[in-house]
Amino acid sequence: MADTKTVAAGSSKPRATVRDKDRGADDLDGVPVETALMLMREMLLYRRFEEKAEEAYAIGKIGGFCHLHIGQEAAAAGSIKVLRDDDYVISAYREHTQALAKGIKPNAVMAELYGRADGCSGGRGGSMHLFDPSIGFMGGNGIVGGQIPSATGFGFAIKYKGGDQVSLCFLGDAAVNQGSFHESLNLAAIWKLPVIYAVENNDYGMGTKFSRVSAREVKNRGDGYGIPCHVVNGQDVLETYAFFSKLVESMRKGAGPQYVDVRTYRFKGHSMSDPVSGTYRSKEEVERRTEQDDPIRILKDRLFAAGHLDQAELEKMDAEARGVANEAAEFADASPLPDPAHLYDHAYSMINEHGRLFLDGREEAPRASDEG
Ligand SMILES: Cc1ncc(C[n+]2csc(CCOP(=O)(O)OP(=O)(O)O)c2C)c(N)n1
Ligand SMILES: [Mg+2]
Repeated sequence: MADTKTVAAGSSKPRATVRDKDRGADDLDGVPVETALMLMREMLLYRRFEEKAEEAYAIGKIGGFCHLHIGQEAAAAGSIKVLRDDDYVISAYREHTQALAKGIKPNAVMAELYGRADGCSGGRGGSMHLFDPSIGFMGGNGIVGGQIPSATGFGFAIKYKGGDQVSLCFLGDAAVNQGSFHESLNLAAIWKLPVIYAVENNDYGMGTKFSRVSAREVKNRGDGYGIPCHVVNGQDVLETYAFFSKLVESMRKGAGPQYVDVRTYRFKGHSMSDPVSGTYRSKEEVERRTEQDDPIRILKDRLFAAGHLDQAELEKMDAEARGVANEAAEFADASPLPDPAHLYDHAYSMINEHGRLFLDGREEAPRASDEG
């Protein structure tokens, strides 16, 4: 359905997807009904939250870079909702919904987008740097591929300490040609680290189609390191959830690193400042994929067909999601700006030929030569 704003509206008669032909009407890929309904609530929240962020950006409440995940929600819900609090998740800059899925409160995420003191990173990170290590959400990274070595490090820490957690690393398709990807997969393979490299394969890196700039496809890029490679339909949240449930269970028992090509599609422009379509992808393509691959519509069809949800219940869920998104925006708007007195908190000091410079203006800086 092209207009995401009307996703929960319309006829209660389900439309068949290609895969519906192959499955019974009540088949939820083995996902319990309660879980399937929870996934619907989650994805509605992500969609309404990001539509609210889009609106806030348009009127200047949010500044800087802002990359929406609209269209890719099932990739976040279907994988992160499988995890425990003590598992790790790390991502690139398209991470609003992943932060929500891991458990950062909508108010704290929205306040961060607004650059306010109550944001999850104290208002100093913004859209690309959402963090909450207390629940294993390790960011938010603006450098393409920058998160991949960190994810590998979390995997090393888990193994070193003898835990059974997993480290889930999201990366874009354009990141599989970064050096950091290859170095990380090599180490993860040698040390059999519990890391999932989940590529959100939306076919594009900014305005460049993946096939134009890559000698090999996305799907088997772990092969060179002997890492098992999987492909999952990231628009179908039940399929994704069922897949990640099994994968994570096997990893808790020591299956080692895994590589997943999560097939997905971005419905919006690369960032808020980019057009939705253009010379790199046609309007017709975006409209077709938005209609055909909307993860909320696909789940809605499956739940309606199985008799587990009807139009009135869906609209109630949607209204709740809108309510949470609106409240988050009001909360963010009322939150103060960060106090300039704390500008240098958490900033590193640095050493140069003048000695150690403290970025908070302390004067007792010893000279580098005094430090022995
Ligand atoms: C090392 C580095 N090179 C280039 C950029 C500029 N850049 C920002 S996003 C992006 C595209 C990444 O695409 P992909 O990894 O597929 O993620 P998607 O945006 O599709 O989610 C590029 C090249 C960057 N941020 N970091
Ligand atoms: Mg991409």
